[in-house]
Amino acid sequence: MSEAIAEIPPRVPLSGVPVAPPLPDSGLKALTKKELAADHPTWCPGCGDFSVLALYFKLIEKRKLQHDNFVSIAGIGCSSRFPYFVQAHGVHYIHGRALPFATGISLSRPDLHVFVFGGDGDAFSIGGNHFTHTARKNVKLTYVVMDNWVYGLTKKQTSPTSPLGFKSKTDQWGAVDYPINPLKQAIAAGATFVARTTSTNPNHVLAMMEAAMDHDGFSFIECLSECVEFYEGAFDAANPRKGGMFMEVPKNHDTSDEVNAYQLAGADFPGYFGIFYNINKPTKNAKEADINKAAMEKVKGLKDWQILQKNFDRLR
Ligand SMILES: Cc1ncc(C[n+]2csc(CCOP(=O)(O)OP(=O)(O)O)c2C)c(N)n1
Ligand code: SF4
Ligand SMILES: [Mg+2]
Repeated sequence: MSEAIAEIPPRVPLSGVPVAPPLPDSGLKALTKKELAADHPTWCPGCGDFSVLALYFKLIEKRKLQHDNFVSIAGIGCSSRFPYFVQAHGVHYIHGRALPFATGISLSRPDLHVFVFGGDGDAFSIGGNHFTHTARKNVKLTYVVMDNWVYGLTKKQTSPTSPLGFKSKTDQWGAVDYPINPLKQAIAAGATFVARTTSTNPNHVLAMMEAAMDHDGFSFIECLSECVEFYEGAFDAANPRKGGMFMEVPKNHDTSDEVNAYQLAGADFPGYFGIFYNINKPTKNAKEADINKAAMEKVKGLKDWQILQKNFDRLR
């Protein structure tokens, strides 16, 4: 594991907002994979998403999360089928709309770990604006995008991360539109934790998920996850077992340096893996909790109907 990973500061609440307790010392029993697995995943044999699911189970087991400590939310796509396969609270929501739904849960239930999963189409096409706005609001949740550079569920259309020249059902002569860079987009939008990993490196995926979960803010992970059906071999260049290279973010990279993070994110494929950016700044959760607290002080001692009456009077 790189120094960058080991150096992640402990999670510190920025306001009076309760954060999930450090469960390893809680004396609770870790859930087993059997207690966490729901339906058998319907993904194609060899799909990279299997590995992400297995590591999510590992994370929950390692951190001794209980069924009522976390929630898994997703949009639509092969990757977004994720919550079906987890025996826990979760939602398979509308295409591209997982983040606003998750924001509501995060704001109303600060005691939960909110994990959101999805694909590159769900995150950056139809859900593109929600991605930007959830990042800029610094909502406390972890977003794992299983990026396979293609729309898998709908059988091979060009996605916003498909490279130039990619032949698909929507680009029979090869993609002509420049792909987005998810890391740059996240940093520019205001995400406070930005990391990249690949499903073929399980230890690294787990380390990134753990660091993201401990981050008090919007944590984003781009996880390369091969679609063996419609984009076979897309990430071979990032896989040493296929003759590629897995290069970690340089150990001396200052993860609070936005400009440097942006530069590293722009490296040609296969690029770097690890934590590019990690800063602490007040979350939407903390700010809204402060506002709520101040508002409650103002109506202290009043009955609910009196508070309602006050509001109606104000609207006259
Ligand atoms: C509003 C709406 N538009 C389009 C679709 C069709 N659709 C379903 S999944 C998907 C793209 C999925 O791609 P991605 O998010 O990359 O997930 P993957 O299947 O690759 O994991 C599309 C276009 C839909 N379900 N709803
Ligand atoms: S179509 Fe691709 S992304 Fe979907 S399950 Fe199959 S291999 Fe995975
Ligand atoms: Mg995809």
